[in-house]
Amino acid sequence: MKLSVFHTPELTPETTVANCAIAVDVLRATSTIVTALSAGAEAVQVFSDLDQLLKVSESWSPDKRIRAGERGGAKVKGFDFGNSPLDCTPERVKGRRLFISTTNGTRALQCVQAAPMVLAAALINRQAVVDYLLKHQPETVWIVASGWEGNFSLEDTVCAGAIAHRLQTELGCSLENLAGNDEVIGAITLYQQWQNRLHDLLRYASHGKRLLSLDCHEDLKYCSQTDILDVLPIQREPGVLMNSQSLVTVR
Ligand code: 3SL
Repeated sequence: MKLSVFHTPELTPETTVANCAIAVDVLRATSTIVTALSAGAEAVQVFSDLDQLLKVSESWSPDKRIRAGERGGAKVKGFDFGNSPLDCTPERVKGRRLFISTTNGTRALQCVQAAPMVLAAALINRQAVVDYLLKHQPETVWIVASGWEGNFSLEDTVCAGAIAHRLQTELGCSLENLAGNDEVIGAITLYQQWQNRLHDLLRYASHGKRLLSLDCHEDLKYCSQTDILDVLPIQREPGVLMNSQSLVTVR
């Protein structure tokens, strides 16, 4: 298995695709997606364009859909949710499809949707992601950080490091054999330095500060937790992610 980390979707190779692509947006899209599926959402459908989201979701009855729109950290007017994982309670999402569009995270997922396997990862489901990789052993794996508007983000890269570090430990392989690019080693080093102070790191991060200015203190606290949900969002059709455990594999 060869693992590569990309700090933003724009940095991923244009002419090739990995066997397995993992989109990360700790603050907050993939944390929201994991939480919604854990709370029983039927699926999460991601859009980079708000108008396209409204058009596609119009064919769903209001009691079977939730429209989540975020731009610049704030909820888009006229949408049911913004992009807080704390909104995704069972009472509000169970049995419904979450149609979501965010500033960065949904764009990262669209960037990698051509891969044979597409997963959504955050700190809260790190182990579920590692378990999937250990079971399926894809030859090439990309972890694609969402960043912020094309820029590096501490929180997404530390999550990539958390995944890579645990994967290397459980594979028992050398870093030289696992790492497909230098960014893997940088991400693991960042994680090793901050693994016991992830909430602090998220508060230091530029996007974390942006969310704190919007009073999203509880979001940062929630998103900084590691391995609290054993849920793996996996793409079942372009742009549609479902809980891997809710899918019966037809043999
Ligand atoms: O999903 C995203 O693009 C987030 O980075 C934006 S926010 O956390 O909802 O501000």
